Amino acid sequence: MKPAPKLAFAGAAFAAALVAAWPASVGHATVAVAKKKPASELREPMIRQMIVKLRNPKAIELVEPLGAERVAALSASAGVRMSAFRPMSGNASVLRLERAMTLTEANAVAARLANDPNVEYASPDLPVRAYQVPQDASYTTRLWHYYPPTRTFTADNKTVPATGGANLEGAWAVTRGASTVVVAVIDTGVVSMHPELAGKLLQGYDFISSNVGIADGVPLNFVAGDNNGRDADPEDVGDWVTAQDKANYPNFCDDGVAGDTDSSWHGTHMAGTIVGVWNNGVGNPPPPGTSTAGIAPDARILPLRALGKCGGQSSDVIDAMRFAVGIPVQGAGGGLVVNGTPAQIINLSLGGEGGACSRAYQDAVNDVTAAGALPIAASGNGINGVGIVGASQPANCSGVLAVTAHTINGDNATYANVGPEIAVSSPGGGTPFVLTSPIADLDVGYYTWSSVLFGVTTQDSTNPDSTPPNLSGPAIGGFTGTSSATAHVAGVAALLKSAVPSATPAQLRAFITSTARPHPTGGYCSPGQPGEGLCGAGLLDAAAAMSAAVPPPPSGGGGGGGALPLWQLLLLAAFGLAARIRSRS
Ligand SMILES: [Ca+2]
Ligand SMILES: [Ca+2]
Ligand SMILES: [Ca+2]
Repeated sequence: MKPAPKLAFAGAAFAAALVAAWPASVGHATVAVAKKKPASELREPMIRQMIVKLRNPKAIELVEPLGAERVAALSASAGVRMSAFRPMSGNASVLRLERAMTLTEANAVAARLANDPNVEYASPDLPVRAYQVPQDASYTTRLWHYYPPTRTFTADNKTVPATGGANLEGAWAVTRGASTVVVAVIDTGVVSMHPELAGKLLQGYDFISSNVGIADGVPLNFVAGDNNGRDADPEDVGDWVTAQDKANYPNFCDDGVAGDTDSSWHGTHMAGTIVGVWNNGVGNPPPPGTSTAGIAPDARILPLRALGKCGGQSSDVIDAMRFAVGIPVQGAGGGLVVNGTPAQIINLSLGGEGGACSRAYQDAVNDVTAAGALPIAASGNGINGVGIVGASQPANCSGVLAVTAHTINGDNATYANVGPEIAVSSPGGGTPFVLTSPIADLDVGYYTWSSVLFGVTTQDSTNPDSTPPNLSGPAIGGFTGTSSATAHVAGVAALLKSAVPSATPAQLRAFITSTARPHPTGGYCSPGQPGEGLCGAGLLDAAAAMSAAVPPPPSGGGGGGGALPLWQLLLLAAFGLAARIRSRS
């Protein structure tokens, strides 16, 4: 039996998953940006060649390398010695620079060349490759939770195996998602201007009813915070709670944290884990080194808002679930609304009290499953009337893929609910329950990282604890909790659905559970330990799940075996190139 929950949420039926996220996310978003920038984040691409198009090329210059006289004149304009290399398409020529130089230097050379009246344009010949991993700075500095378990992760002068990593690179070699795959994120809404979500959001909906909490004396629209009940805009307006709010509504708003509680930007964190933009630059969001990356960046998010200040109500979550798959539900003003982009995956990083799955939830789960969607839900962060053995609702409903959380060393996290309903364990960070770890609270490796805002109240607000103080706007934040763990599984499910569009919810579940890695020996969930049988099939393994969904071709032998055919290799290369070009637009 696990110890009593450290972070009990007394009163409100919701926000269980939010509870553990609050102190971690808000406190740590600012700690993160105070960390030193690794030198690798400042590295620029090195340029070795220049593409030059002449204004009035001679005929021979279009089919042969440029002559010595022309090259000498261009070198004089460039201020750097170059040599002829070859003609290229578009009536341009490629020249070699006498030495490799940074992109900044090469841009200066190109600018000087462009001032030559004989030059129509000059462009540094950028190196290109098919990216298999995100180039975002955080991939190497923070995102241990995506790593292969065989790799080590170094931060805070500590190097540890990423035993709990979700092993994504092998899955990314097959797909990074498809825009036809829709993941509904039922949460606090999203910050639509966050650069990590640019181009990834579908038209969602705000399902928070105007009267949430009214039985506890909470004013109309207090939880919603956007001055109305249900509406078509799922923007996260912030869910901060003041100490005065907690005193005013003690049965509804007491989150167990003394004083003010900052906005969580919880839905934005979950969405960023699932679809965060790849390769959008070291300075995006500022400061440098904080760009993160999603698990299925080419999938799409349907943002559905159901949690606000102090949480929310199951009835709003349930309506959002049905809306997610295209079932008409009551929207603004009581009229029926229908979602035109039905989701195939529903992320529920939230939960209520323990106890059996209610009929209301089970019916909703049955409806969305019948519509072809897989609901994935957090087991809960230390919430249950009888300790934390037993998943919360709706994770404990039949047909939901229930997720518990493990830390960087693969052991179950102290906060994570477990139980026979759990399907799989996924990275959530935090303190391991049994196995010792050098990773401590406030270390990078303690958290799972994704997109948030600096602001402590509204989107435009500033953060007095940031470095430098009073930053606002996009940020990266570290969360611990079964919420993050759930978003990781949703991202992997999106990859699998992208690779196998015909996969049913049951098949997606089977790909994930049948390929999970064993719980680490001696850990809480391993054979012979108290958690045996309570933590699901094992640790989430995206590469193994993808191999189950899309079996690799047999090696050796004749007819169809062996390596990928050339056209497939070209396709992969083109895919990488396309991703790079998009990221630069
Ligand atoms: Ca509203
Ligand atoms: Ca709204
Ligand atoms: Ca990014």
